[in-house]
Amino acid sequence: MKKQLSITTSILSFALVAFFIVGEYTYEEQTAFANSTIENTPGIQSTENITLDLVAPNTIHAMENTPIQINISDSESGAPISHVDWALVVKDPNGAIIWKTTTAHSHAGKMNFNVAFPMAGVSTVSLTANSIGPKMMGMDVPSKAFSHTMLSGKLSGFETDPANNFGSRTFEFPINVAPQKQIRTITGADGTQINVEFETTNDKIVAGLPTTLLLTTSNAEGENPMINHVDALIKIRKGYYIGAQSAERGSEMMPMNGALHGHLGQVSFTTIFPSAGSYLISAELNSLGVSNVQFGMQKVRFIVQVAENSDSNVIQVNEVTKTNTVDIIGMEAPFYSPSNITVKAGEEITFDNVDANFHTVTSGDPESGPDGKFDSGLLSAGDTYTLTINEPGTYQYYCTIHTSMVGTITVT
Ligand SMILES: [Cu+2]
Repeated sequence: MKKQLSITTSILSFALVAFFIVGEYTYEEQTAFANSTIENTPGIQSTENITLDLVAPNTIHAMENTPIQINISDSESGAPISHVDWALVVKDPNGAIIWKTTTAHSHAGKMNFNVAFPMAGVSTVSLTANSIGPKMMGMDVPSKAFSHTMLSGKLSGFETDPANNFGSRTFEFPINVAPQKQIRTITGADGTQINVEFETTNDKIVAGLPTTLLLTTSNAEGENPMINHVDALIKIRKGYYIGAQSAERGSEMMPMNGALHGHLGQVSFTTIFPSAGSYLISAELNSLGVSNVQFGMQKVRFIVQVAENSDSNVIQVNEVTKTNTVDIIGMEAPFYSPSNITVKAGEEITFDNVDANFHTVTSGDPESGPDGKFDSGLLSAGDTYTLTINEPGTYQYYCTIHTSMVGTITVT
């Protein structure tokens, strides 16, 4: 029930975002004056019998809400695989984690999410898929809820499909992200269609550092896209704070008093954003009497996202060495870190659930189930479990929810 609800809300929010973008402006890709086009092609990866394909938009700009779709299928038949748990990690080009979730679930082989990549460059989407096997929390899972290869092609046909308990597999996909850029198409005087494009050449717009923004006005119709002799009044605002404002536009005939002017339709300005956040860039553009396209005076707005500073989202590596501690990292291998810990008899071991998901530390193995030697019970995010073993030997343990998560304790 919960899972269905979250899927419905994400579809709803996606629809709302799509409506917001499409509803207000025509939002389209323009290649006529694009100086760099970085394309994404669908990525397909297979290991053994499992195939993952990732579909991302052809062109992705930094800070845009971007839909990513992943399909999981049986490599041989191509049929989707039902009931898969997912852990997703998105990293920026510096390797900093920008988004992570370990509680996603797909019922019928499709795993969708939206993410805004904060900067240009090659980001990484890392996906771990976990199958649902016959046991969970020590109880029998109804056969309908196993991971199946959906040869029947029907949601109601799970029972007739072959079970596919493939375990845990991790796949990494590179995603090409271009700098922030937005295009608005507006209707000018006499029905002229004008494209106004905002772009920056910086990989990331960072507070406190000079950033050059370019506004390009072009003709959406006709042979020569450039519009010449355009005056612009540009304001940069954050709430009521006005960060910068150019001089007033000129008259119909002439630019006055140092207004921004583009002889060939392109106006550039360099500014320093004082702090991180969203800024509104509003531009009043007007064609002059000598311009090749007479579009009158038009207003257009763009939202620019400014990051705190170039390293602010790099997660600090914790240098503190934890002794006799196992971090429960979740569904991605090695699941428990270290996955094989050696302690002396009578020494305390601490299990630290550093993941956001529920897990257990249960002695035994996924096939034969718990052997009753120890069991943490459900550990939620941030919980710890301490264990002392007095008998030397090798102890296997696993997570009773995510049965591909396994680890070993060696007691000397
Ligand atoms: Cu678990």
